[in-house]
Amino acid sequence: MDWWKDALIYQIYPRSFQDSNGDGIGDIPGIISRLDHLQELGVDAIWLSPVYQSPNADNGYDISDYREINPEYGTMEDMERLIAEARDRGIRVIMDLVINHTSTEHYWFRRSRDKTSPYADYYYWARGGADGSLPNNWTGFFGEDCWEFDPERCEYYLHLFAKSQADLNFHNPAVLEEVKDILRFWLDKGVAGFRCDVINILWKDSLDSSKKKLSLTGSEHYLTLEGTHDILRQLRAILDEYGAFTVGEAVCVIPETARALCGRDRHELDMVFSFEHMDCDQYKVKWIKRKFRPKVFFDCLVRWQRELEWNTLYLENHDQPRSIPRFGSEAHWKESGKLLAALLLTMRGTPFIYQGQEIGMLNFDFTRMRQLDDVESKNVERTMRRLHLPQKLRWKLIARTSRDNARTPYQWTAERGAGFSDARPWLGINHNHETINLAQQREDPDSIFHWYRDLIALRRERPALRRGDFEALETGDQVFAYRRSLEGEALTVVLNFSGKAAQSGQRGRILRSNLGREGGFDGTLQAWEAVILE
Ligand code: ISL
Ligand code: CA
Repeated sequence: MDWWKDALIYQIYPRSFQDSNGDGIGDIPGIISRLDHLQELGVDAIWLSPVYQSPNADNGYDISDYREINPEYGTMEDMERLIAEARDRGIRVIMDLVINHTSTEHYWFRRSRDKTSPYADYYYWARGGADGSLPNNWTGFFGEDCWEFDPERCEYYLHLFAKSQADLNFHNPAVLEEVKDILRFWLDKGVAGFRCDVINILWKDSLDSSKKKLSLTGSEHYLTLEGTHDILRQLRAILDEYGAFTVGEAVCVIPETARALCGRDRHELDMVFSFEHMDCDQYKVKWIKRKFRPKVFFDCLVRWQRELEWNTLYLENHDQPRSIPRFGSEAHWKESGKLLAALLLTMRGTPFIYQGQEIGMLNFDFTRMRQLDDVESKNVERTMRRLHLPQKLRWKLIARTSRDNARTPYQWTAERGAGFSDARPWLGINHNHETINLAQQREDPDSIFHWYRDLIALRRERPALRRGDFEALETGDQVFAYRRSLEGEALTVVLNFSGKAAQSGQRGRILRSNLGREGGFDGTLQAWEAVILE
């Protein structure tokens, strides 16, 4: 029961995982060819970022057909084979469900341009002001206006993301029926569940203008409203027929709103991805970074551990820069990479590993805007230019925060092409693949990869690490210590988030140390040391 509580889930960004046919783009046969790697790591389920048909304005988060596979990634047969081959290895497949918006190339949208078509109300259409103003003053997630004029319909449509991602109108019951059919289509194919994209913004209560904010003006009209809860309960009924699982990406949630989305008694989602811990190193908007203060981060994690019955645990995904330069230290690459693994794999909740995290992949060494692909980075750069930010500063902000940092191809080997592809890859390969790659780490028992494997196995052996209670013991400026306990079994985790030695009040026998230490623990920690005590 609740298999996902004992699971380790691995996120695949298909475009960057493995190319199988030499076009420089990752694909489904490529994923199939790497299932053995995932099995060796100890993965129970994979979440695939979108593989549906899409013009790729936002790399698949702009879907033009929910029942077709993007030909760049393969065919429906390939997808069915992936589900079957994964199942043979005990690995479940979770699809990304993007239903807040579709691509403007979806036929629903194309037909919606005609006010007399059955699709006329599938999206949010509105007239602008007589003075040429937009229908309201909301601002979107990609740092721009969120209305686009359609010359055919002579109205504007709402897009909270890129302008080719039009928001679906759930006030029209037909839209929800479409979504239900899509769920059944994929569940019938044997997928185990869905990661639901920006799931807490589906319902817009009105299109009224609102008070101007630094970001997301208008968001009180769609963040986690009752209409969304109602939609989720209706979807749950279908998911339950299949025993399927859902994790929802929930933007701007606090523990209280998160509980309303995934509390047991709510019958909505099983878990949510929240963002507060990812916001710890930023000032109001993610582009403006501030110094990472470990204590703020620890306190945030502890609060969520306390307030939610069950959390998702993640430090990376396809929208975030890599975790080592952010929360660890590139100068202590291996130690801090292992320390972050220890954090991820010993808290209470379901851990998600993002591809490449298990070998300590780092941010890309971009030097020019031209090397980037991400629609968000490009839009935000344009907005910064409009605000007259100097080029140097724009570049500094973008290079550090761009989502492309985590989207570079997987580093399988030290060879040219990194074992990802023989062709020119769709996005640059990090030059450090000569030293950071799976082939090398598989040979090295002391590598980040083997440490991940070992901790994943430990988590499987120790019920306290999976289901045990969480108790915070120390949240200092450097040291984070907590205890996981279940029916008489207790393990203590002590982490030094700094390049300097530190002291902790914890004692015990060392079960695991990222520096290979054994024996008794007297409270002294080396730089970036992580220990698990018994
Ligand atoms: O990039 C972000 C995280 O800092 C957010 O602004 C992000 O856009 C938001 O979390 C929503 O993300 C999801 O929906 C987007 C898509 O671009 C992202 O890749 C996806 O994870 C629109 O579908
Ligand atoms: Ca390919």
